[in-house]
Amino acid sequence: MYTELSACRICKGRNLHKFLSLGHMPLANNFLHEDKLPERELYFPLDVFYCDTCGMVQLGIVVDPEIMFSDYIYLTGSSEPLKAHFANLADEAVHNFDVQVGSFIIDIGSNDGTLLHSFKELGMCVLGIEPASNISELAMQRGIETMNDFFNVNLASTIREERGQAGVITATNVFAHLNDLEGFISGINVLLAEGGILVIEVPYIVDMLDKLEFDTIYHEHLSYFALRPLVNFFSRFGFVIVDVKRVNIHGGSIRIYIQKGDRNLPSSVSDLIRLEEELKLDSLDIYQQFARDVMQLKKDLLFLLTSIKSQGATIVGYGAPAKGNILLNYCTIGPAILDYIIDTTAFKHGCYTPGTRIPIFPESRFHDLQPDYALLLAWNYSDSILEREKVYRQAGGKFILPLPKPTVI
Ligand code: DWN
Repeated sequence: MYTELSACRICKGRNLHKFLSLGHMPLANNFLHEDKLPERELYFPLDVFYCDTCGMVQLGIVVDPEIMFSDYIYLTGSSEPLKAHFANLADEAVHNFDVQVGSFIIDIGSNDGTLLHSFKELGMCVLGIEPASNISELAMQRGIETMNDFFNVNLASTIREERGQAGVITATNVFAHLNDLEGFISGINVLLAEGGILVIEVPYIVDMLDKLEFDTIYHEHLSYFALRPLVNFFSRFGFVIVDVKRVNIHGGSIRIYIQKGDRNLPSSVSDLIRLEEELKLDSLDIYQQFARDVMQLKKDLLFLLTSIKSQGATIVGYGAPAKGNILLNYCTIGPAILDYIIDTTAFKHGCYTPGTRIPIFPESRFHDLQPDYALLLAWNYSDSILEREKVYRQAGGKFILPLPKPTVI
């Protein structure tokens, strides 16, 4: 069900140093259905490595993508801030690269079609590629044409023969999930029209390190990107990064615009590469410090939660993100601490969290029962959630922000 990484995914170097072990973990999105709670769950080692040759940070194993992505529970459209984020991406790509109305746009890992819906609103012809059959069906019901498959060079050739090449190809929170990066870029080479633009978005390792976002480390995320290794990777395949910007989504990501050909790197790229050099991302030290800080965070969070619990207060989880399951399992936070978790995704209602087996309910339970504290597992949406729950907070309800330092707000 998984393979061990033998060489760096980007440079094929073999000097890989393990700097963090989160132990054996269940799959972060493997929520358990109440009517078929398994006796035992699949656990896989979750260890993170640094490549001495090119500086890439990556997991030590690759879990079979069929296991992780063929039947998926995560819906992009369940988070309002994410819908707004993707509307901004579509608008920015169309205007910055003068994409003509009627252009052919393909989204790889298109989920429920949230991003393609924004492109469609801008007058584009859209096509999604989504491996989860349950979710691609949902996208089709919403009027977004979607191919239920994993992206690869063969599928790219079929689309090109049947539909022609695309002016824009997007891949948001996909590129870091891929083991075969060369296969991906070969498919892009076939499918992207001359002068076309590839847009990828990936969590940015500078944010992960800066805000101690260790819970974003899980088996779906094979790579943890700095910009420098990506510049080298794309140039090796005849592509060039023509712009990059930091975006405040999923704890901090980079949105990268890539085209075929070669030219001087823009200042937006050189500025980030300089930042990465200043932070010494090309040495093991910063990652070893990150690992020490993560272990301290676990102690601090558990101390805070058990102290609150010992006062007889009630605590629940707010949001049931995949990352929340890493935080809960690594910090050994289970039903003895959290009475339940609420989430806006209907698929997740009636489910239990993997490993910790905490029940998930609709938001109404939270508003009806008004618990004393809410552990903000969906911390990446803290601004919008704290605003939305101001009545709860004004009535004395308190949120616990788990990282970068456990804080009651
Ligand atoms: O790469 C991935 C990221 C982008 O999305 C995938 N591997 C899986 C997934 O990770 P995640 O589950 O950590 O993503 P989110 O978007 O942080 O999940 C937020 C969860 O919180 C969703 O289940 C929706 C829920 N939510 C909520 O209950 N109330 C979200 C908001 C904004 C809210 O107000």
